[in-house]
Amino acid sequence: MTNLLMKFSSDSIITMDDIVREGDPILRTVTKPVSIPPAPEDLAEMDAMLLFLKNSQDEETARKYKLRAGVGLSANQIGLDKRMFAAYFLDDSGNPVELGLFNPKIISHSESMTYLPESEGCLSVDRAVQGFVPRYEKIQLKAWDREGKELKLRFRGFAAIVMQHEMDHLNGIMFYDHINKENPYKLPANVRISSLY
Ligand code: UDB
Ligand code: ZN
Repeated sequence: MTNLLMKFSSDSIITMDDIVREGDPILRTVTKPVSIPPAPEDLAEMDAMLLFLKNSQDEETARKYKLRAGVGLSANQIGLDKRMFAAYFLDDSGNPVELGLFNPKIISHSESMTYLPESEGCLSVDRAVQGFVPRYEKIQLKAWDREGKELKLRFRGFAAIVMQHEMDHLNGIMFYDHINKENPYKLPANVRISSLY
C-alpha cells in the first residue's frame, strides 16, 4: 500500500501532477491541526513541499519537470488534510524567506491593506484570474517550527501576501474569493489600501 510518506520521500519529488487543482474538495476544507512537535511523516512531507518550491525556482530542474515557479505551498494542495505550509522566496528587502510552518495562526494585522497589481495566481489554478485581491499590509503569525518550538513572526508587503494566501488555503479559501464580484478591480471602501508596487 502506498502512503504519502513513501510517495514524497527522497526517491521521488513533488511535481505538478501531485498538485490538487480547483474543484477538488480538499481545497475547500478547513484543515486539521498537526501534532506538536510534528510527527516524522509531517516533517518528511514538509521537506518534500520545500524541495518542490526550491526545484520550481531552479531553472534547470523546473524545465526538466515542467514546474511552475512557486513561492508557497500548503499541505492540502498536495492532498493532505493538515495545517501546515512551506514558503520560499525573497522578501521586499531581498532577504531570503524559507519557512515550514505548522499550525500557523494570524494573531494580528495592520488596518492598512495592499494588493498585487497583476492579481494573484495559484499553483492549484490553471487559468488567469483578473482582479485585485486585498490583503493586510502587515501581519503577525504564531506557528510552530519543525522542532516544535513556538514562533512569532512579522511579515509585510509581498511576504505578508504570501502568508495570507497560504493561510487561506488552510481554511479552504481561494484567492479569487476576495475579488469583488461586480468589478474585479474595485477596492474595499474606507480602508487605506495601496498597490504593492
Ligand atoms: C505562486 N508564484 O507560487 F512577485 F519572483 C505563484 C504562481 C501561482 C504564479 C506560481 C508567484 O507569485 N511567484 C513570484 C511572484 C513574485 C516574484 C517572484 C515569484 N503562488 C503560490 C501558491 O499558489 N500557493 O498556494 C501564488 C502566489 C500569489 C500571491 C502569493 C502566492
Ligand atoms: Zn495557492
